[in-house]
Amino acid sequence: IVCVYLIFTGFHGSGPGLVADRIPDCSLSNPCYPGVPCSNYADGVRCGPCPLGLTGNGTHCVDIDECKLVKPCFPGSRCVNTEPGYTCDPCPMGYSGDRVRGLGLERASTHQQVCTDIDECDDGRNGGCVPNSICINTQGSFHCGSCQDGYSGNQTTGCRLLHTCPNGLRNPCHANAFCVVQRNGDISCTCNVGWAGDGYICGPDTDIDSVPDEDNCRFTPNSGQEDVDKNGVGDQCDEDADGDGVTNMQDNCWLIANSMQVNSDEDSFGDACDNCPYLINNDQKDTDDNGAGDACDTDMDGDGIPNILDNCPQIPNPPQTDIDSDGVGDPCDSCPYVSNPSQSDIDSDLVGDIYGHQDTRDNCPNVPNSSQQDSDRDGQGDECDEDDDNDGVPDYVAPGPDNCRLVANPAQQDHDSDGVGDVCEGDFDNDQIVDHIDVCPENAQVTTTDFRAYQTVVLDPEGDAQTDPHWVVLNQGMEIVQTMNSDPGLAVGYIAFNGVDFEGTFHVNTVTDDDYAGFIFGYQDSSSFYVVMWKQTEQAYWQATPFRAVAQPGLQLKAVKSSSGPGERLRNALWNTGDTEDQVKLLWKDQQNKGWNDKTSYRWQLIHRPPVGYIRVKLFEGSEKVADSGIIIDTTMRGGRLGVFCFSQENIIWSNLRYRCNDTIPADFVAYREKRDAQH
Ligand SMILES: *[C@@H]1O[C@H](CO)[C@@H](O)[C@H](O)[C@H]1NC(C)=O
Ligand SMILES: *[C@@H]1O[C@H](CO)[C@@H](O)[C@H](O)[C@H]1NC(C)=O
Ligand SMILES: CC(=O)N[C@H]1CO[C@H](CO)[C@@H](O)[C@@H]1O
Repeated sequence: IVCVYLIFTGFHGSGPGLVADRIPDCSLSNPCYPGVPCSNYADGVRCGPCPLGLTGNGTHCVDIDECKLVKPCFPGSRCVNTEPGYTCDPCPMGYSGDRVRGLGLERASTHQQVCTDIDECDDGRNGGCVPNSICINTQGSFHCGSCQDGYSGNQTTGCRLLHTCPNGLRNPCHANAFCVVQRNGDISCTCNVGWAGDGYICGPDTDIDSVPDEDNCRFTPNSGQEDVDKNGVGDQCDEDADGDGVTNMQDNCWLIANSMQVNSDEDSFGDACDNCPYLINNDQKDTDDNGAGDACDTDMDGDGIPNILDNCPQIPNPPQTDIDSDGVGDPCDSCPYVSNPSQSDIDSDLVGDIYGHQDTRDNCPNVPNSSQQDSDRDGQGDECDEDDDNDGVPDYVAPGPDNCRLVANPAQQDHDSDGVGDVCEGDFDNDQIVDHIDVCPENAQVTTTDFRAYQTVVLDPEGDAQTDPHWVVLNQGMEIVQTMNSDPGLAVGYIAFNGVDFEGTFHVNTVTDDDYAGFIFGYQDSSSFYVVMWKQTEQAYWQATPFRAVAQPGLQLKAVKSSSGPGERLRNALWNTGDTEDQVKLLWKDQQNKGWNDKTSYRWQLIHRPPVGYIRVKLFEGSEKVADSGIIIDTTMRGGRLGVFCFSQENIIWSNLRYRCNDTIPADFVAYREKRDAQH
């Protein structure tokens, strides 16, 4: 540098000795660090700031160690300080993300290296674990667990289908079926998804409606096989279901032959099928099922008391009792002990608003017990009652345990000495439905899957956009059809569950439209429930107020806990695929982001165990599993009612619906919990 300096001064200078007297000049003597701008001023030169990644006064700059000061790299990924700058090593094994490099502290602190866990199990080959075994994903890694239920072996020997049932007995089931061990140890068989039959013989079931392929609508679910014109083609897939020459779309009585289409009152129903032929009543409601619609029936519930005098016009109650004298009879009073003539129930939880908080009627205030089961009706729920059947023998402790917990048998007779009392042998809850066909063997109030009694909940009551849903329930309550292009709405059954397995077949029976359909569980009220919803294609909601909502295809599981309740906010939050504060939390979305296909049957299987917050949803197309939420833990709702959900989609069929009470904690949760506890 000295040498260069001399050359320069020699060139410009007019003689030795003058250099020191000169005012410094960048072009003559640049004192700045390489790359730093140099500026001339009257009193000398000034240097600009040090280059990015270096620190100092401009004439002297030294490297900043970003690695030490800011730690820009993902934990476990090495940070290499360079002069200048830094580089992060690639994300550690088991994580994906970019290799990051940069200069300076600001960049290092605002552009941290992001590495996301790779779900090794979700690679389409079970993470390399042997087929039919459990693959468990963890942060940065995964491991292979035991064989799935119904398979035996280990990761070395492989997992083979058991020829014995889980309880060790010989497996008598069809190759396409699995065994279910009953509470008394007996075995029953159930066909796999996509197959139908009694479990000992199973045939292919293309539309998954529980009727094998000799089905009168092979490709459209119709679990009840309804066929009014008996032409061998089921109503659900027969263009002229009643065979009167008028196609269903045009027919004002599509299930009763009326080729003349006479319609005196000019409502939507021809005289042949109109329960009030001379009075417009498009809801066709007929409470007492006497053939005369409520609109033209002077005693709609058929209890002998005319509507105008009846304090419960829609529930038969000849005694007309009304404890709180509010003019509303006890059987139909949402608050029978407190006067509330208006009967308002804004949150659709079947408890009158005047009761305020639910707990006033909760029969176990300190135990989560959505089902509110109270077998002996003593006002104390089974969940917290030490003697569920009030027979003096405690349920679990001495002098019990009670050999029939739900049926009073003070003498505890047990002739075959098998530990199960005679009065409940084979029918634990004594509801006259034997345990192995009883969907809730430990609850006398619930015996079969039945949605014939349901409550319609409209989630956007003010919505001007669309009409309310129109539900039709078929096959003894095991099938629901929704026919209108509607606002969001629910059909909710009345039974509340604790642990439940809920499955059904979902089918959109039209090629028009591409919107949402699904099912709900854990329903507490119209602001609190879980929904599994599925859309065909991506779409922004057409009403951008109160906020813009964008729906993505791909199965979604949401926890709805709405501070506003039904209305525009909840409507848009439901539409949106994501979290909306105070409304909806997206618990899971299928990463494949694939929408449903028209006229295709899908089977969902839900497992919900409220005490531990376990939720798992699986989806099948035919016999193939196409989506699986894995283990989701959420305790926003501790159980509740079940139902189906639609939003702007018409012609949805929910077929072959089945629910079962089940409080057994699944095996994969046990493995998951061990792993989780080990990590903490
Ligand atoms: C797997 O099962 C075989 C046969 O039962 C047994 O010999 C082997 O030890 C097992 N391996 C492991 C890792 O448990
Ligand atoms: C109840 O749930 C457990 C765990 O998910 C399952 O293994 C079992 O088969 C279910 N029981 C019935 C009767 O479906
Ligand atoms: C403690 C608890 O979770 N109790 C619940 C019992 O069940 C009723 C009815 O669903 C709930 O309202 C209570 O919160």
